Amino acid sequence: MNKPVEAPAVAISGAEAVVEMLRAHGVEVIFGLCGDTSLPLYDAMARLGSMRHILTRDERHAAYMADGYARLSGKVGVCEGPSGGGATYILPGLVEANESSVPILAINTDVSVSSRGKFTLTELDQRALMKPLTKWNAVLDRSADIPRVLRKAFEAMTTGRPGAAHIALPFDVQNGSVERGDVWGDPTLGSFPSRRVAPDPSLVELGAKLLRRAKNPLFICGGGVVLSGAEGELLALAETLGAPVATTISGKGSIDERSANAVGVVGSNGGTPETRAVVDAADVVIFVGCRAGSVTTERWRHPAPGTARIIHIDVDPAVPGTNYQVDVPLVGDARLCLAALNQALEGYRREGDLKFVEQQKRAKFEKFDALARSDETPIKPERVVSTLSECLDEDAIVVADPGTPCPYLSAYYLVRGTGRRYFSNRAHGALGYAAAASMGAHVARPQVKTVAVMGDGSFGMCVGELETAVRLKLPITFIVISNAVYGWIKAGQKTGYSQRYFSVDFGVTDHAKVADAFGVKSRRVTQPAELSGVLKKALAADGPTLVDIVCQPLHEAKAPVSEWVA
Ligand SMILES: Cc1ncc(C[n+]2csc(CCOP(=O)(O)OP(=O)(O)O)c2C)c(N)n1
Repeated sequence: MNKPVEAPAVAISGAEAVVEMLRAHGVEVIFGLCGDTSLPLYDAMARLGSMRHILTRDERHAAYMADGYARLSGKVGVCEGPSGGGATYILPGLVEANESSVPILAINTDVSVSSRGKFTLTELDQRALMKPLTKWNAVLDRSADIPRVLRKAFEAMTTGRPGAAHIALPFDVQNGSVERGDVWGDPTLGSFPSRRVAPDPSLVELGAKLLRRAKNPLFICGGGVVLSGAEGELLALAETLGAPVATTISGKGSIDERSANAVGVVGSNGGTPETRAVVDAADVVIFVGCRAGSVTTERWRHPAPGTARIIHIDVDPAVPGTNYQVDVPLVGDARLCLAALNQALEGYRREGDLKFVEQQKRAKFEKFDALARSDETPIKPERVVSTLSECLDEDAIVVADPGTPCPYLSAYYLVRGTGRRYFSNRAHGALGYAAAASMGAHVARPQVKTVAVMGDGSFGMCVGELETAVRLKLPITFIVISNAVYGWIKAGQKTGYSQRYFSVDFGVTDHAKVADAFGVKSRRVTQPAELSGVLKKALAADGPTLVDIVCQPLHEAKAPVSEWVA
């Protein structure tokens, strides 16, 4: 009788609420592949018309595309797929992004809540499957939870150490209703890093004190500098200290690699004896946004424990002190930590001596240049890297797969300018990442040239996505380093197992012909002299192109490969 009069709630479907929640967080594009359990979601996307959907040919590549998109856009990358195989196929991309601190959200639709536990086709425990591989994951049981769960996912992905999230979205949850008033989000959580945290001021003072006393300070930067957009603060501090700046592979783009302070990549995948010598000369090492993992530190030997004082900057409190005894742990956003150190060192300036760095770089590139000029066949990887460097503009994006591409490009392809211009999948190094990641990168930054460089092992794992590139007319150049072998592993059998080569060679494929069949303009190159002309033409084309380069296999190369695979 005395009941208050309530306005009738306006409801939308769960699937519509998902799309609107993504929009509320600034999502404009989703990469994915359809399935039975996804029909309501697809219908919502079709009816709302607010989301660009990029249809991929396999969920793994949808996740890699979301990863490349996130790295270049600074926004959360979103991918989707159906239940069962769609979930197990999306998983490799999700784990790579998570371990690389790249925020991607994967949504797998799922069998209805009401069908659980009845041997329903494609049912699997998505919660348990994704839990160890993501920063945060959830299975939706009720439509009403959609807004809250999506808000939580964005918060988890973009605060602190960025990471991947997964949501399982059952069929009946998509069809249930959600109150429109609950559908809201904070768009700042759609970009990363979204809630920057500053370091403890007393530890900043301690770090500044240590840096004032340092004789040979050295920065080793991981992916955290570019993720945080801390390049300006890094350069200011490096110049104040007159200090060299080395990077990991993911750290490329932290500093313009032409600058006097830049050392280049260090570690066992792209580092050389010359860059190692710079690490060994340091008396204070400042790790920035870098986990000091096995590759960067050559299994924790460079820097050798105890030889240098350590300042470790990372947004993840678990990182400083894990691999090295740390003198000053600075936990916080890289940009804020470096800015705080700059402030603490205001008025201080040290004349650093970068002559040693210059000598080491010259020695490294003298060896490289001699090989890069070689007219021998098969074409040397050095020739490919130097020709590509000459042909590309400064703002180009280069994505490298494992095998020959990653170490050679990491070592010798100089990133001109700062920010994300070069990347590889360094968390797991799974073959077949670059092609799809380059497509995502292109979607994020369509105004610049994007190039994916892969081995022929990788080609075999990503070839299906050439159709996507053709369908979307993506002007990406795919470069295949063709040598008919899993070369990196064969080189390992050479250096570590007395050349007992076993089950690493495969047959010769004409990748240009394969790509041509997909509709990609393609050329196969066997002669060094042809390379520049073919690459220039491919890079200038307005659709996808592929250059298949018959290359010297890694086990036939000498240094520095023998060190990388040792
Ligand atoms: C999915 C996956 N399986 C296996 C490996 C192990 N692995 C690392 S490098 C490599 C060989 C790469 O061969 P290819 O792509 O032909 O490049 P190459 O070394 O010959 O230049 C293999 C098999 C991997 N990284 N990823």
